Amino acid sequence: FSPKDVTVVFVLGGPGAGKGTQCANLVRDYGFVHLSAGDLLRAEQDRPGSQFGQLIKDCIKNGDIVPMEVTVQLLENAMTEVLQKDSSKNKFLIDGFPRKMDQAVKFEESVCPAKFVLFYDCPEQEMERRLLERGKTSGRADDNAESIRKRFKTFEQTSMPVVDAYEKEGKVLKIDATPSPVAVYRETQEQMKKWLQ
Ligand code: UP5
Ligand code: MG
Repeated sequence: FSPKDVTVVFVLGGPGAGKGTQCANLVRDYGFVHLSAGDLLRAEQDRPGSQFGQLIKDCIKNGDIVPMEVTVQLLENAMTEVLQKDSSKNKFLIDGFPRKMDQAVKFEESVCPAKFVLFYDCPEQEMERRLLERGKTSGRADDNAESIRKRFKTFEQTSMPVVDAYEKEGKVLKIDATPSPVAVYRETQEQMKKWLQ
């Protein structure tokens, strides 16, 4: 597919900031297609015959970032598959990606530049509370205190510079993700108005 035929919005924020929760609202009301990089990696990890299964498993458990070639390819495949089924589904929310500068550069060069970036900003203490709560039932290998600490460190050191770089380009909508999901969504819609006309 050609970059001019699609719209891409990146959805960023720390672990547990509420990216997935807000994407579900945006899919319902704006007709976006939601692609979570983490979900695609977890599916690839479990796919029989995948050559990346163990690598992905280790990275996720340690809060490390999977080499970009793997993730960019999974995203591009997923976009192609959606478009082949229905070419009118051409607005994508890419959730939890890019989380490292090299991924951002590679994706924008080889797939498509982002129109804007939603950045969900939340204090670590609140994100930790949410993740530990979710960890009681999620079955996610990284929803435990030790993995959470590592995920926070990676986010601070490696992923925040991506947000800062888009901020300099004037592409970031920064949303306080601390209030209730409903309030966070209201703020999201308010801020998106100027970009979606
Ligand atoms: N919740 C949500 N909003 C709330 C609110 N406003 N108030 C109170 N509670 C709220 O929400 C998390 C929990 O909080 C839920 O229980 C929710 O009900 C509640 P969710 O919407 O799931 O938050 P989200 O930001 O999506 O959290 P997630 O845990 O998915 O974030 P991560 O960024 O850590 O996870 P992701 O799946 O994106 O990545 C996992 C790992 O994959 C990474 O650590 C990395 O190892 C790997 N990865 C890569 O290597 N490369 C990539 O490009 C992407 C991922
Ligand atoms: Mg998520």
